[in-house]
Amino acid sequence: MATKENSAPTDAESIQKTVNAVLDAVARTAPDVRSGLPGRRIAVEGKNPSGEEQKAADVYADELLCERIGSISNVGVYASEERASGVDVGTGLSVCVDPLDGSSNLEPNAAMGTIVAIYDDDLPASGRDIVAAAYVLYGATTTMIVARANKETVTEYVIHDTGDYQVVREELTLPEDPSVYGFGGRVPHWVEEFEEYVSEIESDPSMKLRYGGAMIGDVNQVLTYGGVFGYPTLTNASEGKLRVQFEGYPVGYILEKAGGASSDGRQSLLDVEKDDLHARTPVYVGNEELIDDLEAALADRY
Ligand code: P6P
Repeated sequence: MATKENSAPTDAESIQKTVNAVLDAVARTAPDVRSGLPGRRIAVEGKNPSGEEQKAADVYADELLCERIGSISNVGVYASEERASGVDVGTGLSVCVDPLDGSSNLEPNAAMGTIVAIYDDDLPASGRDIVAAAYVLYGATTTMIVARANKETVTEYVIHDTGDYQVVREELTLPEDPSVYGFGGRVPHWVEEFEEYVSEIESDPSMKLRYGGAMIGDVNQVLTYGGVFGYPTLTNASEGKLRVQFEGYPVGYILEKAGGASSDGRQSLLDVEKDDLHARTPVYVGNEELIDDLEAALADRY
């Protein structure tokens, strides 16, 4: 694991000041991201470091966020799903961003998100080095979910077109009785044990399928109604699709703070260790009991 070479601030006060500044920048940039989308619905720039189609909207959001987060003191590195390596912007905390998660939803005008993870270590950092994680959801309204290391609760904000934002839900926790589930990947590529696990869920009349093709939209359904989201290990991609640093760690952190659980199939996502900035991992997040059932179902595979 990386050593602390970027002299990240160690005192709690300077960490919190930097976290506040980064979260404020993300919230105030969200309306600018949103307003730049209509003119970039179709254009494709090329491929991202994971080899996926990179849209003009991805690059636009990334450039905005890099400029605004990179100018914050005590931020040492800005890294993004759209860039092969981190950008050195000074000394201090490392910030990982998925600037426009689910940008393939832009053309059909469906939900998308921005995901942010702030680490007090060099990259690739451990999930246990997270000092704050957040996601913005571009839905019918624009909202932001925030979880902080120095706060036991999860907060939801609504972000206005002006960039001003206010708390709408404090102490957000997963409902006791889950009711939604959604899983990525093609069903023929699901491993047998996972298929059996999903069949069990489908046999429960209280569970409804919710899958929109953008992680943040689907995760926010789980956070609101209770349930489980996953992008599983596949027979043709054992590590699934989602990235540890940019999606697995921050979303796992938020769901665990909200009283839920996360897993890569056998352990908390926060304990997954990868040496590559763009490494992938199977991702499962949601109500603890559903995640326990998932790990039991896959136990023979590990
Ligand atoms: P699929 C979006 O491209 C993303 O990275 C996540 O937001 C989402 O959960 C997943 O991929 C959707 O993948 O294979 O269903 O299109």
